[in-house]
Amino acid sequence: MKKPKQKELIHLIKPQLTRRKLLQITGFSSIGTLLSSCGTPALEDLVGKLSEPVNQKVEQLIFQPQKLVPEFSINEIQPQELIVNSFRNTPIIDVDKFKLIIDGEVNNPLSLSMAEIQNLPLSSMIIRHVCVEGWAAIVQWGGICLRDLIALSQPKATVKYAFFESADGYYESWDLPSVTHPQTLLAYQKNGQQLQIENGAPLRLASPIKLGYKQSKWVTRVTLLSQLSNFKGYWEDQGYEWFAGL
Ligand SMILES: Nc1nc2c(c(=O)[nH]1)N[C@H]1C(S)=C(S)[C@@H](COP(=O)(O)O)O[C@H]1N2
Ligand SMILES: [Mo]
Repeated sequence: MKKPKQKELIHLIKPQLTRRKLLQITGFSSIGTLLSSCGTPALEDLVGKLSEPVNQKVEQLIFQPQKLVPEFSINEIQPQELIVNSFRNTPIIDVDKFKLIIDGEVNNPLSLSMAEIQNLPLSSMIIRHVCVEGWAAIVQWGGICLRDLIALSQPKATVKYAFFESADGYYESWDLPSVTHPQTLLAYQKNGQQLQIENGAPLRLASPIKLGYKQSKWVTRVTLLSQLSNFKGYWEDQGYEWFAGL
C-alpha cells in the first residue's frame, strides 16, 4: 500500500476520529470547548491546525459567515406534519457496520462510523421542511454540521459541488455554498428523538435553505467534486429544478 503523503496527525485521526483524539490533536483540554455550535472558533482552530494552508477559496466558504435562516421555537414543532416520502422501499442498514464516506477531491478522505460521528459536536435546529408536493412541517433536527465534516476532509480548491449517495439508490448534488451553510446538517435526531429509519436513519440531510427533495435520507457517501456528471439528482434528472433553494 502506498504511504499517504499526509501529515502524521491527519493520518492519526483517519481511521478513528474520536473526540479524545480530536482533543489530543487540537490541544483542547475540556470537552466543553468543542461543544460549541457549528463554525464557531473552536472548529476554526481545529481545522486551521489540520488543513493545508493553501486552499483559501474553499476555506473562505467553510468559514465565511453565511446568513442564518430564522428558526422556530420548540412549541411550534409539528410532529404530525412530516409525511414520510420515499420513492422506494426503506433500505435495511446495519448501523454497527455503517460508515459514512467523504471522498472525491479532498486531501483527507474520511470513513466514519456512527459512534465517531456522534462523538463530534451536536448541532440542533428547528426549521420548516417544505416538499414540492404541497406540504410542509416544522421539525427539530439534531446532527452534525456538514461543513465541519467537509472541513476535516480538507477539500481541494477545485471543489464546487457535493454529490450525495443514499442506500435506497437516491442521489443528489448540491452547490458548495449550500453544503457549507451553517444550518446544513447530517441529522441523526428528529424532534428530540433518535431518527427513525423511515426518515433516513442513520444519517440524512436537513437544511432550511433547500426544498425537501434535496434532503437525501440514508446518506452513505458524500463526494466533493469540481464538476457534476449527467446525474444531478433523482428528481432533477426527471425535470425538477437543481438549485431548489427556499
Ligand atoms: N434517499 C431518499 N431521500 C429522500 C427521498 C427519497 O425518496 N429517498 N425523498 C425526498 C423527499 S421528496 C422529501 S419531501 C423528503 C421527505 O423526508 P421524510 O420522509 O423524512 O418526511 O425526503 C427526501 N429525501
Ligand atoms: Mo418532497
